Amino acid sequence: MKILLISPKSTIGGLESLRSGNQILQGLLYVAAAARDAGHKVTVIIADKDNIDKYIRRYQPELLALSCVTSTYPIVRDLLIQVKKDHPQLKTIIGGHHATFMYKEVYEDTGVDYICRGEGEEVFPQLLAELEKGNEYPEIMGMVFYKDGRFWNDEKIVIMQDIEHLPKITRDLTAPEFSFSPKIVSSRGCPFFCSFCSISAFYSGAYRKRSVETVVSEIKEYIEWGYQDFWFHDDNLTVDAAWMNHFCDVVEREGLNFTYSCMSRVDTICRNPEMFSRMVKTGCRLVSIGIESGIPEVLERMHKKIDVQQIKKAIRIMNKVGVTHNWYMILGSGDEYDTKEYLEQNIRFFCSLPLGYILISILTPFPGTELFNKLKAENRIRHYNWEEYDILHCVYQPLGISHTEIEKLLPKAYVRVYLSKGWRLIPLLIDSMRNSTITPAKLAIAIKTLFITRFFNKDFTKMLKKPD
Ligand code: B12
Ligand code: SF4
Repeated sequence: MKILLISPKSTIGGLESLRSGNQILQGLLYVAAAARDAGHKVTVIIADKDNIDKYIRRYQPELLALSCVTSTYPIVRDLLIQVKKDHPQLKTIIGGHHATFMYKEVYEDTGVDYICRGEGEEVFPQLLAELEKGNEYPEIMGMVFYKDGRFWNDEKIVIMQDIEHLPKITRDLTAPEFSFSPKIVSSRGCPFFCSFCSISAFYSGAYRKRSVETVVSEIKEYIEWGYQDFWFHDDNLTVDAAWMNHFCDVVEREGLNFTYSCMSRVDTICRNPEMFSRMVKTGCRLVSIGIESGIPEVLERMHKKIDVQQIKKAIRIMNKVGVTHNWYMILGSGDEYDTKEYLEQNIRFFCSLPLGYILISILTPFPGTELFNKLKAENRIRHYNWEEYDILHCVYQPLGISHTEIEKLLPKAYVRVYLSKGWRLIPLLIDSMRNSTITPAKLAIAIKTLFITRFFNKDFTKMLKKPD
């Protein structure tokens, strides 16, 4: 079959809009590669309703396949509605976290033919095979469709048992005008259950790893193609210290020369400081870590399973091993700790720490999460304008402060935590310019945005949207 796969062209993406250009969602590339391996003709593009016709004319697909996160769902929704009207013969399918959890609403909004609930690499080719045989309503768990007044195949989210042999993502999957940079996935899922994160709900706590040998051979192949810098998309690359140490062994033994960034956790860093030194020696240049809050009760409620002492220790280790580190902070807790005093206490905590980069977001109840279910049950979700689920808006009703006050606090918190660094801002900026984490142009945008929103009371979120 001829399949056109679409990653939404978004102006939304929070601080990501400081990066240039759009990115094709990695999950979509995996399902594209799986379909290609099953013998289908696939092309991946970035599009929205305004330019989709151009691509439909160019590629003449029989099936449109889409992916999105919650904040970009409105883009694919509008695209689907238009395609259903203008090209009623075209079959359509959508997947990703948002579609998985909100499949009923997605169908009602768009009339999409199929919704993939879960991982698509196995079930998508199965659906394609059935469609080629003329069977439009196959029994494939996770490949949801609506027929005779009810949904079929929707009982559970499908997760693969084994991710050792994921399909290979190659340059030729994407249309020539879009940029390509390989990302590495060594594991999927996460054994933790943070209340605000949709990973645990999506993967039901399942955590699967690929062998070091397979991951290294994939990296070697990408190096041969001319790539040197890789981003591990694992939710937490370092969960399994034995795996990570073995990875470092193999990279050292084979003398491989590349750089990589990854995500980790405070507790893992505290338990394995030497492992992080080894990771730096094998090319790790950026580690991102969620702290979220310095208020013990909030960490507890979030099931973050870390404490303030560990946070301080992990920061010391990161500063010592000499890697660039990026920490996440959340404004808001969703419960009685949403007061001016506690929010102030959290900002002061972050100001007091010798952190590297800090990314601050407003607590957002993503569908499927414990937080979403709790706030929904308490009738405290303010609205379902999904484009505002971008971690820059407060979409829930806080208990002890107004949602607008939390939103106004975001740029102020940024200014305060960065200015609190004092002279340490200078080496941080030099480091970020050197490793291209931030370019002079992006820095100028960031300073201008923070300055204008802070002193001229402009809307921070609008300032961050990408120009068309
Ligand atoms: C890396 C990453 C990014 C990168 C994306 C880079 C890229 N090229 O993909 C960057 C930094 C750009 C990013 C930005 C954002 N991200 Co992000 N990101 C991730 C992360 C850590 C990994 C994504 C990934 O590659 N996953 C691996 C792939 C294989 O999994 P997948 O996407 O779910 O795809 C599988 C299935 O869902 C399904 N599937 C998906 N699409 C389709 C389509 C079809 C047709 C089919 C059949 C199946 C299918 O099959 C796929 C293969 O198994 C995830 C967490 C996670 N583990 O998913 C968060 C995550 C996706 N991000 C999230 C968020 C909130 C954001 C931002 C909104 C944050 C912000 N404001 O800055 C932006 C949105 C940007 C945008 N415009 O889309 C949330 C989304 C929650 C939600 N419900 O919306 C997640 C889940 C993190 C979390 N813990 O909550 N992100
Ligand atoms: S926030 Fe990180 S540690 Fe917590 S469940 Fe999500 S991926 Fe796992």
